Amino acid sequence: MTSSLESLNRWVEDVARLTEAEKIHWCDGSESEERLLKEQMLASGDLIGLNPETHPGCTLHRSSPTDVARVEHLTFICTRDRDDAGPNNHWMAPSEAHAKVDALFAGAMRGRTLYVVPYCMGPIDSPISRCGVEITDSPYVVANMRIMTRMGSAALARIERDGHFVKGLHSIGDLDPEKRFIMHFPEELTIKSIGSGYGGNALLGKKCHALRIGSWQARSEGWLAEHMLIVGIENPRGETRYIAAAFPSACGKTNLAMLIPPESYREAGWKVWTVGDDICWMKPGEDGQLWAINPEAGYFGVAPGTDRTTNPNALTMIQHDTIFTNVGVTADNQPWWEGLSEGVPARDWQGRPHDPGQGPAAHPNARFTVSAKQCPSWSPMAEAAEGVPISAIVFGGRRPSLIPLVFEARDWTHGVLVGAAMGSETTAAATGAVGVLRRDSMAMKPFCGYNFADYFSHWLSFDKPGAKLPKIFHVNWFRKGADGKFLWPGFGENLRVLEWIIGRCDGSRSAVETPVGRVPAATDINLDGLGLSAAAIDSLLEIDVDGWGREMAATGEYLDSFGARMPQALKAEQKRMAEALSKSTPSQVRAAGG
Ligand code: GTP
Ligand code: SPV
Ligand code: MN
Repeated sequence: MTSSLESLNRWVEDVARLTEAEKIHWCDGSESEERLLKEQMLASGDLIGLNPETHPGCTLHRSSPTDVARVEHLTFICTRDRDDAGPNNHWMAPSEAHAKVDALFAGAMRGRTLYVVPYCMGPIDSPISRCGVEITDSPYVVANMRIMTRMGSAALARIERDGHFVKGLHSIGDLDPEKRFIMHFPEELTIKSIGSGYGGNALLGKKCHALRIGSWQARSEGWLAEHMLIVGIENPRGETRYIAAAFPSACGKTNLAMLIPPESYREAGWKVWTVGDDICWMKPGEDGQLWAINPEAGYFGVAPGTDRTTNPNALTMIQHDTIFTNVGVTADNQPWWEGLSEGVPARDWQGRPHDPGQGPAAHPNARFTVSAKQCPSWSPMAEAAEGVPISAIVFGGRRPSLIPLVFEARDWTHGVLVGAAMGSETTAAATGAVGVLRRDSMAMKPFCGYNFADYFSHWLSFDKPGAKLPKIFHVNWFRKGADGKFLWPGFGENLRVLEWIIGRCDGSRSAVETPVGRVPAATDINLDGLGLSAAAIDSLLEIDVDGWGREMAATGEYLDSFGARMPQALKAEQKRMAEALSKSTPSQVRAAGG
């Protein structure tokens, strides 16, 4: 039998031969290694130093202007049977996909250094964690992986103990979008990505491993790999409840994960603890609860919109030792983006003198990469091998109309339907049109490594005797009024909604039954001091029966589009809700809702 290290060595040799790499560097994750890499990148222009007085240790990376976001149309799940990937994924036969990308990898690293990056997703000693190795020719990717994962010698030692790892092969190639592919082979625990150096396309531990391959492994091993933040909410009695929340890309996970309570809550003793901001791996414990870890060690967050007024914790944590990607800079070389209230941009994300007529200074998907521990609200529980117990699961998206501020699912099956039916407006996190409403089940449309019908079945399977499952909720921070402005102040004030959610979990808060789920009456949720008009509160909490009837019909069509694999239990739940809606009159629901 060959050990995992032998097979790793053989794979590295094979890749070096195919790509014709000039040098091989095994990353140990040490500080001296990081310093050396950084010096090299500053010399080559891969990184640009930022103002050392205001932003010590910070650097800027300008990506190729055609390589600024995930590319969903070039992302493939390559399973032997097409139906295993499902209609929610782009599919290619494994043999065809290997041939296609291997031809592009041939000679791709000529004259370049091949970096071997062993990494662990999750605390090194957690039974829920999983390891992988990324081979890449991008030092920028190495520097990001060092922040985003537990990278280096400790991971390599765990790989030796585990006896297996996920293989991720990456090359920036010639950055030609025509020769860009992000291929996943879940049956081989393998990823091959070429032609992009950006975020989710290139940091293979993140979306490729922790979600697409991870979700596949999770199904066969009885756990869940989700696009969720994990946040701990400590009440004035010192009790902390953990919430996992799935919002699509650029829909508020990082912000909710590190929110600062409104002043009255702070004074009363409420605290917020950040465990994770993007990915959550959850597994039923012996006590029947779902226990969650954040597989990541850093945040790859959206810069635009990050400000003292919106996300002060994030702004504090990115003052030092942060890699910025595609932000603008001020005349004195400080990073700048739209939404930042201080500073004036002198150059845009492409390094050109900033001209507002030519577009924003920062790319709308400009990002920061920073170690999780730099966040003032970082939770030491992020290092706990057993993870944290989840009290509530929250789904949400950008919905300008129809969807209320918050509602609670009746039970687990209803909650799975709520997650499956989720929709959201598209954002700049992926290439393509922005602001288009699309279905994004559980915020996993771009990330589920297998057929959504099987994924929903897997979710439903957690509801079994002895399980102490979290309650499921849906929120919407993005409801708009007739003037096109957001009705809800959002950000720190979202704690008011989380307070109601936690109150529902421990039975201390009431709600109104509607055909859609349980909604707070205006008196059930603390709106003190917000200055919301009665009309705004009404819109935020109302249930539009006719609109919901149409939404439910569309959900039925969506479930049917998956054919016979769609679990009957979910279809039955959709029918039950559609019927309840058709039987209720608008006036009944409005009266009930207050
Ligand atoms: P990914 O990293 O792409 O997965 O995104 P994310 O879900 O972590 O989103 P993030 O928290 O970075 O927020 C994305 C954008 O939404 C930022 O510009 C935020 O300022 C904005 N945003 C976040 N929370 C709120 C909110 O409660 N209300 C409003 N109006 N905007 C918000
Ligand atoms: C997202 O798009 O959901 C992100 C950024 O978190 S990326 O790493 O590019 O996937
Ligand atoms: Mn994300």
